Amino acid sequence: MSDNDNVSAARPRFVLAIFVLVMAALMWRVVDLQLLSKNFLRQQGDARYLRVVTVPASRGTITDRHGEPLAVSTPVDSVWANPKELMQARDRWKELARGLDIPYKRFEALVERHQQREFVYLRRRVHPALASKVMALQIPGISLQREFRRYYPAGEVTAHVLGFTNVDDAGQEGLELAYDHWLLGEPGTKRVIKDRLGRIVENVENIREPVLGRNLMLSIDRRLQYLAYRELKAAVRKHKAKSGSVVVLDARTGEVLAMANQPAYNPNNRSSLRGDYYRNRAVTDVFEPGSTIKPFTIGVALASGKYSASTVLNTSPGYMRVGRNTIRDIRNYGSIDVTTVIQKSSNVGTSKIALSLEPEKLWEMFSGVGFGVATGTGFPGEASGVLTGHWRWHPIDQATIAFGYGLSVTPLQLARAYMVLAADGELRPVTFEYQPTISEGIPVMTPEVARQVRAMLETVVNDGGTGQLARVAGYRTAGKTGTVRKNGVSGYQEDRYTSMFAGMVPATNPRLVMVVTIDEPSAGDYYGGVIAAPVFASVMAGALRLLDSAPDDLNSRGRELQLRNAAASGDDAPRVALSLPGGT
Ligand code: 59J
Repeated sequence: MSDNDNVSAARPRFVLAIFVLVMAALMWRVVDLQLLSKNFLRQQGDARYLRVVTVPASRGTITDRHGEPLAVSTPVDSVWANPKELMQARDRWKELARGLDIPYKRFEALVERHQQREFVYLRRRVHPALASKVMALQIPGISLQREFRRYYPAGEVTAHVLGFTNVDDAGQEGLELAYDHWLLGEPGTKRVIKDRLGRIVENVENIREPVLGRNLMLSIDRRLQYLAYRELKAAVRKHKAKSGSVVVLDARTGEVLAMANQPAYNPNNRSSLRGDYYRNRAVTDVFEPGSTIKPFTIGVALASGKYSASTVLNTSPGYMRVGRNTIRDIRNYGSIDVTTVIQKSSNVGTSKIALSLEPEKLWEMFSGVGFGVATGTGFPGEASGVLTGHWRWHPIDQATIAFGYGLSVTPLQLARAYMVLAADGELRPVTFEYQPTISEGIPVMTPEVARQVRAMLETVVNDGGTGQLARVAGYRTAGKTGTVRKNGVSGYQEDRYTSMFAGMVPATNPRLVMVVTIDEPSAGDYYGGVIAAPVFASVMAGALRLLDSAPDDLNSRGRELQLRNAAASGDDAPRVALSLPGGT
C-alpha cells in the first residue's frame, strides 16, 4: 500500500520533471535556432533562393568604314537543367523534349548521363521566343542563360577577313581573333532571388555591371568588298582554278578596302567545313611573284643612273645562259628598250639588267618594299614570305630573284609593294582599321623613279602590252601581269600556274592599288594577262565609280563609250553617257 502511496506521491513530481526537461529542450532549440545557428540557417535558406548570376556582356560590333555592320552579336538563350531536379519530373520529359525540339531518346540519354550533376545544357543558343515557350511549361530544374550569337550579315563575302568566334563568343580566326581583347566585353554579376522552379523573381543588387565590348570600325568598304568577292568568284569558277585572292588598298592611306579569297565559306553556318576553307590566303599563303617583281628591279636600274626608260638592250636570241642555267623568254624580242622589257615582260632583259647592278642595291629595294617581312597588320597567321640575303646570292640567284623566282610573297605584301610605286616611293603601313589619314612612310625610292616606273606600267595595259585586259575605261591604268610556273617536288611544272595582275588606278595620281592572284587555272588559258587582268579591270571600274573618282583619261573614256553605244551593250551605258563631262 505504502509502495503504491509512494508511487502516487512521486508521479506529479515525475511529470513535472519531464515537463521541465521538455521545456528546457524546447527553450534550447529556440535559442539554438534564433541565436546560435541563425547564420547557418539563413545561409542555407538563401542558398536555395538567393543566387549570384553572371550578366553576359555582348561582344562589340564590327562595321565597315561607313558603319555598315559586318559582325553583330544577337541575344540568344541557352536552356540548361539541374538533372537532379529534372529526374523527379520524369513524367514531363516528353513535353520538354518536344518543346526543345530534341529527339526524345537523345534527351533521355543526355539527362541520365548527367543525373549526378547539377548542371547540363539541354540546348544552346536558341531563339529567345523558343526559350520562353519552354520556360512557360514550368518544369522544375529548367533555367535559361542569356548568351550572344555572332552573326555576319555579309556571310561568305567577308568571311576570311572577319574570321569567326567559337560557341563561347571568343575570337577564333581572322580579325575576330586579332581584335579579341578589344571586342570582348566583361561579364558582370548580380544577386537575384529565384523561385522553386529556378526562375528569377527579383533582382536584389548588381554586384558588378557588365562592361560591353567595344565596337571596331574596319577599313573595309562593304561595296568594294562585294565587288571584289563577286568578280574573283566568277573568275575562279570560269577558269576552274584551285583558289584565288584579291586585295584592294587605298593607295594613299594603306587601308585594306577589300580582301577576298576563293574558296570561301559561310561563317553563319560552319557545320560541314574543313580548315582549308578558313584560310585568308591573301595574308597566309605565299607564292613566287614572278614578273610582278620586275618593276622593282627596273626601279633599282633607274636609280643606279646606268639606265633610263629608253636604254636599249639586246635580248636575242630569247634566252641566255647564267652558269649552268638558261633563262628564257617565251619569244625572241630582239633589241628592246627598258620600257619594252616591262611591257613584254622579258626575263632575259630583266636578268641582263639585274646582273649589271649591285646585289646589295637589289636586295635593299626588295626588302625596302616589304618582301621577306610581315606587313605588321597583326592578322593571325600572317606569312612573312622569304627573301634571302644578297650575301648568299650567286649570279643565277641574283638574276632569277630579279625576275621573281627564288623568293616568296603574300598577295598583301605584293599590294603593299605596289603601293610604294603609287605613293611616289614611300613604303606606308597597311591596316585593317579605319584610318583615313596618310601615315608617315619610309622613302625607299625617289618620286622620280616611282613615276617613271608607273609610266612604264601604263604601257603594259596599252597596245602591245601583256595586260591589255586590265585597262579601265576612262582612267589611265598602270600594272603588271605575271604568269608563274608552280614549283613542285620535282622542279617547276609544265602544267600548273599561278596567274596574277598587280596594278593601280588612276595612274596619274593613284587612288587604288589592287592585286589579283588566281591559282592553277585549268580550263585552258593561264596567262596572267588573260586570267587575272580582267578581274582587275572589272573591280577597279566599279570601285572608281563607287568612290566617285575623277577620270584622268577622257579620251579613252570617250572612245570606250562610242564602242559601247555602238554595240548597245550593257544597260548602264546611258547612265555613264549622262555623266560624261564633254561628249566624245
Ligand atoms: C612562264 C616561269 C619558272 C621558274 C614560262 C610562264 C621561269 C624560270 C626558273 C613559260 C608560262 C610558260 C627560275 S610569259 O610572268 O616567264 O603574264 O601574260 O614560270 O621563267 O626561269 O609557259 N607572262 N612568265 N616563267 N619560270 N624559272 C610571261 C612571263 C611573266 C605572261 C605572258 C607569257 C614566265 C606574256 C614564266 C603574262 O611575265
